[in-house]
Amino acid sequence: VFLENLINHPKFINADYTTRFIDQTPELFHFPRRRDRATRLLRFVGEVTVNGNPEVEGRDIPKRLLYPQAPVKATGPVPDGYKQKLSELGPKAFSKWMRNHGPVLVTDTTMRDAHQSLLATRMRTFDMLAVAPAYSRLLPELFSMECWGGATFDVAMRFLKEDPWQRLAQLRESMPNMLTQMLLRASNAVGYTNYPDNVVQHFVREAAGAGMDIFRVFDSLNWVENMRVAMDAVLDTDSLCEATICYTGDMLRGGENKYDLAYYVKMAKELEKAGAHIIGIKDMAGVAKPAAISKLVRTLREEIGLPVHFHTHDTSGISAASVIAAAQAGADAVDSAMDSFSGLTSQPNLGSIVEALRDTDRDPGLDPENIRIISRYWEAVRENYSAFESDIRSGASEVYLHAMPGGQYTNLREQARSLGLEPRWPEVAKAYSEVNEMFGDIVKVTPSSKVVGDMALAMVSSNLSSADVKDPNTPVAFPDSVVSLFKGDLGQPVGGWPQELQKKITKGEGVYTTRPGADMEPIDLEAKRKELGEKLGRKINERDVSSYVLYPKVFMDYSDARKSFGDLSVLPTPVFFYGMEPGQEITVEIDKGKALVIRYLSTGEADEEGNRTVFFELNGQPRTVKVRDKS
Ligand code: 3PY
Ligand code: ZN
Repeated sequence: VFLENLINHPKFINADYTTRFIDQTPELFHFPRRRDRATRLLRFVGEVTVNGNPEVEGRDIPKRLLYPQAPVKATGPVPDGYKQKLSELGPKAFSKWMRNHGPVLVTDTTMRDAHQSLLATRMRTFDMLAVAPAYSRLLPELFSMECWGGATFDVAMRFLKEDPWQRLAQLRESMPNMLTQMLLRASNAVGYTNYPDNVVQHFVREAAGAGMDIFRVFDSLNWVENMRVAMDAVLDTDSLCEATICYTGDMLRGGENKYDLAYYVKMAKELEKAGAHIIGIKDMAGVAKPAAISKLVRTLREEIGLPVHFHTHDTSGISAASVIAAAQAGADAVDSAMDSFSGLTSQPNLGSIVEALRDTDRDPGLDPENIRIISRYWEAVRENYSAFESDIRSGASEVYLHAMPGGQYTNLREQARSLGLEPRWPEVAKAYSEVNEMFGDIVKVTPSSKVVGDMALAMVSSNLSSADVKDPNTPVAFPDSVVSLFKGDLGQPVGGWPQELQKKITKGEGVYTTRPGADMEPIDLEAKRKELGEKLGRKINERDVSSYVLYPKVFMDYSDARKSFGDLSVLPTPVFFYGMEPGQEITVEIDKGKALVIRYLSTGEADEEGNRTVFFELNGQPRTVKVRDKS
C-alpha cells in the first residue's frame, strides 16, 4: 500500500518532489481500508433502494421496469464496415468515395440526438453498450452511429454519474466496424459558452484519440470564423470533419429573406474552402420543408465538390418527407432514429425511411428484419426512462412559428412548467418567435437558442411585450445570457446585432465584434493538470483534464460520486434509478469476465441516528451496508 500511495501521489506523478519527500509526506503512511468495488456498488444500490435516486424524484414512475436482453451475443465475426473504409482510405479519399457512392447512407442518432430530444439526454451507457455488438453484426451497412457530444457530455457526468470518455472508448471497442459520430458546438465545444482555443484543440485531440470518427461541427450563429479552430483541430487528426450549416427560417419564402439559397451556398463554399470533408445541413428545429431541402441539396451538390449529410427533427410530424426529398435530390447521407426512438422532437423513423427508399436508385440496403430486432430492444429500453418523457403526443405545425430546436423544445417546456408557466405555453412559443425577430432573426441552436428561450420566459413571466423590451424608456431586467450574447460572447450573427436593442441591453459597455476565442487567454493546461491531480489525489489522464477544464464543478461532483460508489455505469437502468426489490437478484459485470451476483434481501428499521442496515447477498455471501434514511 505504501508503494501504491507513493506512485499515486500527485506530487510524485508530477515529479514535484525532493529527496525529503517521504519524510515530509505523512499521507504516504495512511493505509485506509479501501472499500472494494463491490462494497461501493452495494452502498449505491442500498442508498437508492432506501432513499430513491434524486434524479427521478417527483417524476412519473414507469409502468413497469424491464431488463432488456441484448439482441445478439457478442460472439461471431464482425464484418467490415465503413470504419475499415475510413482507415483504409483516409478522410480525404473517403469523402470522395462517399460523394460517388450510389445508395443513400444512413446515420442512426438513437444514442445521441434521439434521447437528447425525447428523454432529456438521460440514456445511460449501460443500455448503449448492451446493443452495440448487435449493431456491428446486424447493421454493418449503417453509415455512422451518432453517439456522443451535444448535451450528452455534461448530462453523463451531471445526472448519470458516468464518465463520457469511458462511454466513447467502450462504444468504440464494442462496434469496431462502425463509424462513431459526435456533435461539436465549434468553439463552445460540448458546452454552452465560448472556450479558449487551446481547450477546444485539446478536447478534439482527445476525442479523436478516444475513437471519434466524424465530428459534426457547427456554430450557433452560423459564423464560419468561429468554426475554424474546431475544424482545424479535426483536420489535424485522421477523423472526418463534417462542417455544418444550421438551417433556419424558410428558404423559399418570398420577400426579404436573410436565409435564402444564396446565403447557404456562400456558407457551404466557405466551409469547403476551410477544408471540410463533408457538408452537414443541420435542421435542428425541423423546419426544412421538402421543396426547400430538395433545392438546397441539389444546388449544394452542384456548387461544391463535397458530400452532403442532412439532419432534421420530426417536431412537425412530416419531416420524413424532407428526408426522402433530400435523398431524391442527391443527399449523400441522411440522419434518422431507430423506429422506437423516432418521431416527435427526435429524428424521423429509420426503418420507414429505409422502406420508403427500397428498390429506388437510393435504396440504403439495410435489412428490415434486423432493424426491427434492434428497434424492439430500444423499445424496451425506453420504458425504463418514462420518467423523462414529455407529454407531447403528436407532431405540431406550431414549430413553423417558433422554430425551437428539437433538443430544446421539451427542455423549455419543462422550464416553463417549473416557473408555473405551463398553462401559458402558447404565449411562450409566441414570445420565442418575437424574441427571434427582435434579435434580428438569428440562428437558434445551442447555445444561442438557450438565450432566446431565457428571454422568452423572462417576457412571459414579467408580462413584457416586445414593444416594452424595445422601448428605451421601459426598464427591463435582461437575463445575463442575453447581455452576454449582445456583447458578442457567442460571436456575430449575419448582418450584426440590432443596434438600438444592443445599446439598451449592454448599456453600450463591453461590446466587441472580434472572435471571442481570439481575445481569450489560453488555459494553462499544465497547471490545471497539477491542480486536478492534487484535488483528486489519484492518477489522472488527459481526458480527466479535458472534462475538468470544460466543466470544473460538474466534473468534481462526478468525481466525488465515483469515489464513493465506483463505476455506476455497470448497473442495469432500473436499479440505477429505482433500486432493487426484496428477493431480487442481478448479475453485474464489473469488468470483462468479472461478474458480481447481487441479491437484495431486506432493509432493517432505522436506529436512533436514522441509519438503516441493508442486507444483501454478494456472490452467495451475506453483506450489509448502512444507509442514512433521508425520509
Ligand atoms: C446540441 O447542440 O446539443 C444540439 O442538439 C443542437 O441541435
Ligand atoms: Zn438535432
